[in-house]
Amino acid sequence: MSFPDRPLTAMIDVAAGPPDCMAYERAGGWEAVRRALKNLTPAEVVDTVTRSKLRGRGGAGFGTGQKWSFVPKEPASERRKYLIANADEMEPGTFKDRLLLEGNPLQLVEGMILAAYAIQAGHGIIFLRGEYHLACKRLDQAIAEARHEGWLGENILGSGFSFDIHVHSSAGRYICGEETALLTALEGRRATPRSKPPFPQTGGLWGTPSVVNNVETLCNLPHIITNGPEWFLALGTGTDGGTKLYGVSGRVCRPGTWELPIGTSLREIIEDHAGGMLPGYGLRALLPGGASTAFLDVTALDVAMDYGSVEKAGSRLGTGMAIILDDRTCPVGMIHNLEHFFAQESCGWCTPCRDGLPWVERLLMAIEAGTGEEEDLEQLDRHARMLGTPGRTFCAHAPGAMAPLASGLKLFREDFAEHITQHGCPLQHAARSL
Ligand code: L3W
Repeated sequence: MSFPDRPLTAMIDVAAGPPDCMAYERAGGWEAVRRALKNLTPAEVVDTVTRSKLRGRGGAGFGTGQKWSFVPKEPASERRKYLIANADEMEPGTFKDRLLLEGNPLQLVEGMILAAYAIQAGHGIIFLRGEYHLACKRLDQAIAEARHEGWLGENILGSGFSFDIHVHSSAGRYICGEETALLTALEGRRATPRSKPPFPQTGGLWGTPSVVNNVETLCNLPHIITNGPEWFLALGTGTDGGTKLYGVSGRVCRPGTWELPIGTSLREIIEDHAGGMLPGYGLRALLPGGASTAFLDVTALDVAMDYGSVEKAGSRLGTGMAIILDDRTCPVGMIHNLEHFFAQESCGWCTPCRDGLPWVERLLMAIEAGTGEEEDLEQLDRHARMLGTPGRTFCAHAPGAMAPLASGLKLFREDFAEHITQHGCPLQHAARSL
């Protein structure tokens, strides 16, 4: 394609709205589907994506080609299989998939056709966050147009491969972003995660092989197939390939989201793209990849935002959407706010998460209100350890919730202690005495 530097967003013009089928084709769209369906076998598509080292952009970073390789190999005509786009974007501070869904829904459609062809799935579902009304409208339009133009439906391009897409608007729980809870919700049941294995790739929707991929992951596929895995790898600055949608929210001059080479430093993202901190505010710490990642302090600003480097610095790349803690915001209040969200969004299936998260929230509420005691900090430490250890709860919800708490208890220990000794928030006391 003709826009190698920011392939995912080059066609996005927020003011003009998304391209229609013809404009999409003029800019290089559908070339990848043509190439794959005419010249490549499904195994060759899997191999190309594996060689590109594309990793899941939803938060976990699992290898996309590897994930697909677990799917049984029968052709779509012989076995029912599903390809599901996880568009249930609800991670606090994360609004990257929305840009792709509203800005260029045909790119997602093309990516889904490629993924479905690779795993030989005849049925596609976009599991969409319920509040994404504009995205829903634009996806419906794009799918109808693609169907009308013969890109979806029976025997696409005379290849013998048939595939169609349905949009499912979520009823609105954060846990539906967890792939097995998402599948359970699609089956019409209460959205509780399932134990893995079986992984969805072998036992997914109604027990059939299913792949759940994030929207951004899928949108990379047309560009990888058109330009090749080496081109994709060369876009990244380190060991990971491609670009990444990064974002910043908080008290910066220009909160937003930008497509940049994967491995761009936090400093460049915050200072150059987000325009630095607002006048009068200093940067104290940040959550690099959404609410369920651990805090990093200002010494981490030169960390490259790729999977390995952020992990080495003590956190996770997550969604790549950073949340800033400025020096005029109380870290205890911020953590309380996050834990309120996580407690509210626990599905209630397993006891440690269902009872542990509200307890954490109550302890934080007391500390913030000035009625906390020293032992509460030990209780919080214990919870952060217990709930933060994967395997002690049914899914990753509680460990994710504990990431900002555990790191915050270390980084902001003095703030917590002062809330207890001063019976409330020192920042609020200072503001009141002005
Ligand atoms: C086959 C194996 N498949 C793993 C597959 C698995 C899944 C993918 C990732 O949590 C995190 C969570 C949130 N055989 C496999 C295998 N797979 N081992 O790989 O799986 P996993 O278990 O590593 O992660 P997960 O349960 O999917 C995702 C965090 O992401 N997060 C949340 C983001 C939220 C959004 C949003 O709102 N849209 O993106 C951000 O960091 O906390 O820890 O497909 O099947 N042996």
